[in-house]
Amino acid sequence: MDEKKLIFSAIQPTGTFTLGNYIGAVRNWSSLQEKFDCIYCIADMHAITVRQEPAKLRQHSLESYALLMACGIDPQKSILFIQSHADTHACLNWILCCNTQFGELSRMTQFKDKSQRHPDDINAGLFTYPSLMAADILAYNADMVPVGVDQKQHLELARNIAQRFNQHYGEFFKVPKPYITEVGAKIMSLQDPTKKMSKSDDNPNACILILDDKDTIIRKFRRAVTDSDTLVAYREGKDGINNLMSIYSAVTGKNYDEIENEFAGKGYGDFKTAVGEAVADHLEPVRTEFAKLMADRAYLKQCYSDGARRAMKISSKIVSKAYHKVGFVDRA
Ligand code: ATP
Ligand code: LTN
Repeated sequence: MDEKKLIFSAIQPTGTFTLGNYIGAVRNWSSLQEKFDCIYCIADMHAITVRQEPAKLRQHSLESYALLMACGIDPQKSILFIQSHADTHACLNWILCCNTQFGELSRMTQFKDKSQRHPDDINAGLFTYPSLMAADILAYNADMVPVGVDQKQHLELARNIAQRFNQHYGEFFKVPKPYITEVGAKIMSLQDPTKKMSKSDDNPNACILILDDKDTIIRKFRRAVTDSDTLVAYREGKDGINNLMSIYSAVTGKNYDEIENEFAGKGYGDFKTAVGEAVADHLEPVRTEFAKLMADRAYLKQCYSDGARRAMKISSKIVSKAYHKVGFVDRA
């Protein structure tokens, strides 16, 4: 029988997950558990590439862990852990940094965006962020990496790093493939539909947080920026409506033609309320489960400790071999 393919992905604990994180990444992670072996992590080491308040980061990491469970990731079925609990990632990162070129890192659009947003803190970690991301993936020899389309460039770099290592030191790392679903690969901001919806947006109306209550969700959708037309249809130039249609499609399973028919002759107001209601109802069970999990810290701790132990068991073997490959003396 064929061995199951291995999936790896991660999310930064930089705040409460948005609807973009959920539709573009997290909800797919949960369905992948049925067919694949899955390893998921809370990328707290990536989060500190942008200044974080320590107490808040700790809280967000625990909340993010519980949120992934509330979104359907089963810590028994999959390996679910916190990145900083597996030292192997930082160790492999160093080797991979030494196999990544300055020019490659300089071309990363996320680096350019984030350094523009934080001109007072363009630190080396922000620059080498993709090497650590490559280390996350290669430390497990993952086959596939489910992410939103904004991470495609980082993943291509991870593939180049793996290939370069293999050329230099002999075939060793699996070259990981991106796994990007078409629907919802990029959910846009509700206030500026040409920009991606992002946790770290300063405008609270720009993003739906998956823990927002029903009234807040509906209010944010009703304020969403659209256009001066009245037609609910997926067309070039109608960025705001296209975004709302892709969100509605993602949570209801309806295709664009069905949505156009449903709202033919109705105004944007009705459509926005319907999107808000559908999203709120879809997220309701996540909110309930999250509250339950956060009330049982001992259970959470048991889950993330076990996750770290299992992650270390796999990655320490692979990282030890990488140490040997580059010529480090084996430990006694
Ligand atoms: P930050 O604002 O702190 O950079 P973020 O909201 O961009 O955070 P990440 O932790 O960087 O979120 O991403 C987690 C996962 O969610 C990634 O797989 C990413 O591709 C996906 N993702 C993030 N934003 C969106 C979006 N707007 N649409 C679809 N997928 C998204
Ligand atoms: N950079 C990713 C988060 C991330 C990741 C990873 C994703 C860190 N390490 C490894 C896939 C695989 C992001 O979503 N911003």
